[in-house]
Amino acid sequence: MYDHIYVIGDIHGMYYRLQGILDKLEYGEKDLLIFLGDYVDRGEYCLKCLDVVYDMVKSGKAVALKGNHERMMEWYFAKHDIAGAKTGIDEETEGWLYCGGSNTYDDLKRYYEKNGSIEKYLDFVKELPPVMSLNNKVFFSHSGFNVKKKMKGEELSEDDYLWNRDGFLGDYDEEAVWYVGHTPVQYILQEGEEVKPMSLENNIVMMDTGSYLSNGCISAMDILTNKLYRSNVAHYKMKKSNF
Ligand SMILES: [Mn+2]
Repeated sequence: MYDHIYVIGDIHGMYYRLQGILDKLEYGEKDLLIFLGDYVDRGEYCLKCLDVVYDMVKSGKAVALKGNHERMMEWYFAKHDIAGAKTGIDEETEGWLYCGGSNTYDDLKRYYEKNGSIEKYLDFVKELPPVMSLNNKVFFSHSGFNVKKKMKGEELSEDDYLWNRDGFLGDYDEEAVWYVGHTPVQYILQEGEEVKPMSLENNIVMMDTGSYLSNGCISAMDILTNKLYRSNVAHYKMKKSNF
């Protein structure tokens, strides 16, 4: 059994906030740490964040699930070579660059020019699982799941765990608890309300606290105790010159 089971919401290239939250968690060999996806895009340090997650997964310290932004990165590089030009050739690949992927692309390009290949990152992202559960009582995925599709008895694909918003948050109606990222709590908070993970009445816990927003942070929760951890909002203002 675990001493702690930490679940961590969206990161989006916010390296200082990621370090801020990891510094606050006490975790060792008897703990489980679950990242809910969206490590890259939007923030200034996309590859640095992916590196942190990569190293923790490879050393057995964490489980990382796939986010829709990792999925977009995967789609882009299924059709493009990093050696070529930075451009989209259709809505799907163009979309990634405009959804914050441009920053990730630039980091990967720099890495490619120095190291000759980005396969390590592409393979890692491709193999991230979309969903996991503990005893079928508690589930984790980036965006919940496609409720309508499940109700029709259709088999769920990887993408059915990555993109849902209102359709999951509003329609989910089962006993199991789902921890999700993807939709920042700012999406439903009233003005002036505190930014922190939200437990909804229908057994959903929203962990995305808008890591890349000026009033946002990265959040973690120990699901065994419901203890919350939040990164320092001030980390938002730190610039590249701090390296
Ligand atoms: Mn996200």
